[in-house]
Amino acid sequence: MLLLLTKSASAQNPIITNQYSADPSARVFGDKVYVYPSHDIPPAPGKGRPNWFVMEDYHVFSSLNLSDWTDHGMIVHQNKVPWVKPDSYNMWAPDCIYRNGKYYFYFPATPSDTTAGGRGFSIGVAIADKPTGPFVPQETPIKNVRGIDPNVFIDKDGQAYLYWSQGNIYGAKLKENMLELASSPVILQQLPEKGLKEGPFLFERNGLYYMTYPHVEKKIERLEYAVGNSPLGPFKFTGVIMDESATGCWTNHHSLLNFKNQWYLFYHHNDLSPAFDKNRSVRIDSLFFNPDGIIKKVIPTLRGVGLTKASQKIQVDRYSNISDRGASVGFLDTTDRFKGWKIHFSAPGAWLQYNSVDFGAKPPVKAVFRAASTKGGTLQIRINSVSGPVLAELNIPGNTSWETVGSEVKLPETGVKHLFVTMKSEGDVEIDWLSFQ
Ligand code: FUB
Repeated sequence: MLLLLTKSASAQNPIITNQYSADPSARVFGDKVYVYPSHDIPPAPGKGRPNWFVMEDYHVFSSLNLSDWTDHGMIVHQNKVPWVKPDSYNMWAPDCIYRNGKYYFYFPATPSDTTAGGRGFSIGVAIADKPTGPFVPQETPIKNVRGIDPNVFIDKDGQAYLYWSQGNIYGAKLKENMLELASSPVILQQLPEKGLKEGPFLFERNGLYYMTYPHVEKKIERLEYAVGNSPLGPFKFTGVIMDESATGCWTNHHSLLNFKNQWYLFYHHNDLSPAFDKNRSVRIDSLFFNPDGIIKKVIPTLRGVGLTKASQKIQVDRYSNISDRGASVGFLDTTDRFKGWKIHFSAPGAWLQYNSVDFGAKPPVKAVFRAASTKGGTLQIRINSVSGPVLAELNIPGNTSWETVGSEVKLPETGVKHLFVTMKSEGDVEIDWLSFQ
């Protein structure tokens, strides 16, 4: 079954808004980006360990432009994998890679048979002819691997490597069949010794091997990297890719991807579940390198990446920037946070900035807000700065409960522009979305 995510929620962070999602492994296969995330579900009696990660299956998502995402549905379920302990709810962070006409999906889970390796996680593989499956799981997990967070890398010489974590980060060569180790596992050397390290993701750029990983340097995870001259190291700690979550989400887990000559960081945050950080959501932000190969720190944004078409419902609550006072974000419906967010303007001069709106070649004639207000208020849409030309002005009367309010567009705008929504008057206005016709 193909499930198209609502376009209105796309292109912004989080990118997946029809379910919780975490630990994104992003890959380019053909002309599309595929994301293989974990799938968090809310805790419930009888489902896994209370107040912990609850994960029973995996979905795969794809996009041609990083703006519009398709959910291709469930690809692997815990109770359909022969070696996985039924109803163990431990389908943690996966990865997927292409080799010789097949797609290999690697995932950790709790095995039914603990005689060989004792308690803990094993890592298994499911194989498909297409990136969206159907994936056929192997009968048994990979021998001599105990741990979580598998990551696979194929070097320029064709040698494949498997990485995983178990307190430390381990690596080993894979056989050509991608299902067995070809060397004994080694602990990757010269990574920080203190504090949990997990979620390895290795890539090569300009002859340097970047081992990237979440690490608890203080109390919660931040994304770090170390570089080396070979896939199994030794590596030298080099820097931080993303600081710890400002709001305390305990985990972060990521992958890096070059798509159409731009690098991106895929990571997660508990946007849709602020009070419970084991229900997370996948985000994307752009990532840049200095000329010497150093990764510039990525500052998380709500706006995310990609263009937003002016004719879409532009979710301005996923702003690029916002004024210090008189503008705030909240959930539309706190009993169903998957409905998304709204902006609340409450003071004259308050504003928000939303970057990269594509008006195309034909100027719009009408601007439309889905808005609500108790006291009433006047909003302006300006172009390219807070004091830039006024594209449209809308009066929202008092006692308006979520209505679509429209007004004529004053300028013949085409191409890609940054929008500023400003509160011109006293009063109060809430906005769900904005769109142009
Ligand atoms: O998603 C479950 C676990 O949380 C992952 O395997 C870790 O990397 C952390 O994100």
